[in-house]
Amino acid sequence: MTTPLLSLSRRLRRTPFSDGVEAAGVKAYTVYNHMLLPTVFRSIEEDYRHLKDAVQIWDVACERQVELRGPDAGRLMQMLTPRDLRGMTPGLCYYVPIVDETGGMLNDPVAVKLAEDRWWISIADSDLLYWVRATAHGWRLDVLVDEPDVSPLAIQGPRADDLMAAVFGDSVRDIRFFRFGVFDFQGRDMVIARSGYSKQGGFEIYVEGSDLGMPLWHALMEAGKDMDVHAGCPNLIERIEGGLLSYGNDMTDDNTPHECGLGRFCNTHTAIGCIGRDALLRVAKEGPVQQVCAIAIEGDAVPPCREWWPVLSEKGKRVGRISSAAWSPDFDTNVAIGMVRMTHWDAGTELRISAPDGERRGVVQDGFWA
Ligand code: THG
Repeated sequence: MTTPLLSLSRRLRRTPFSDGVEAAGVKAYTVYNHMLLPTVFRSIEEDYRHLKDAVQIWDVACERQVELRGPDAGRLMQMLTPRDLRGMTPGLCYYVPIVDETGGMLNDPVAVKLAEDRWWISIADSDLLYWVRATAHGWRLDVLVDEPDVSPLAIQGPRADDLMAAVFGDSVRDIRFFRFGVFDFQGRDMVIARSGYSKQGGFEIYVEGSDLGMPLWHALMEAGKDMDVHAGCPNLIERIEGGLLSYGNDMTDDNTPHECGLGRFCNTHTAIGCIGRDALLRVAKEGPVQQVCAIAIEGDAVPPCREWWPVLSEKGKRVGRISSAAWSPDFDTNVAIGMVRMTHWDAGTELRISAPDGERRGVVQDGFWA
């Protein structure tokens, strides 16, 4: 059987870093926010080892920004999320669930507060721009909503600080987790945050202006020559170990933030103005009846999880689903993310997993691996 290819066209957008990604030998892409997102360079397992040992440069331009600009920007931002934003000062980043009027998850972005009247919402894979625009329009808010030419480039791995210091100076080391500073590159300002879609530590550079993409890529590659720097990408194994959720895979608009284990990012009582607040107050009172769980799946390496795999009780009743799974070399088991009903979510519960290559045993863990 031959492997089908994805046909390329203008609807499947390249990024300002695509030339660098291709020169580095990208082997596979996915599509995210209608844009290319690399998924494999050498192999998922080699990329995983290298991410944990060295430093990688990630083209995550597909984490598009929804920019809010104007006097009502802060009010609009609070309408979108049940996380209380009153204590958020400019210079901070917050991981924020975004919910609809039923409390369903529309996205799980990082909000970047640039100024009282200017925000970026660094989105996961859903067309959030339309929801935000419609909200601004429907409420007659004094705010501009658009997608600027801003492309995040992530530097991730244990040597990220050294690599960044070599290009931006030692003061980047002082950026604290989920905060940002503004740094010069070739005479232009760049927002640099300590954040990123891995548990290995690192930074995200919000590159404003596509023309700066390849110059920055080359500068980082050059500076990292003796640090074993390599192009990389969000790694399936590492993100499952760390419990980093993937919107559209691990949750959809059918799930509340509480079901997703994101209750700690909700302040439903004090997030006045949040569109889904009433719905969430109702469901939060009872508590969720299913929740995202870490699940170890026995046996040898699982195939890719392209559809939800049914999760069954010992008696064969459907009690959940697996949404992401991969073989973990470090934990010597298959690691997985699932959504499991309350009756079966306690750590140690044994489950039957209907994987496409046959049934396997699964065990609910007491937390993610990393
Ligand atoms: N960075 C930026 N934009 C993004 C992502 C990112 N947009 C898409 C996607 N990733 C959004 N989803 C996530 C999921 C998890 C985290 C960030 C964005 C994350 N979580 C940490 C955790 O769970 O350990 C920390 C959260 C916290 O403590 O505030 O980092 O990665 N720009």
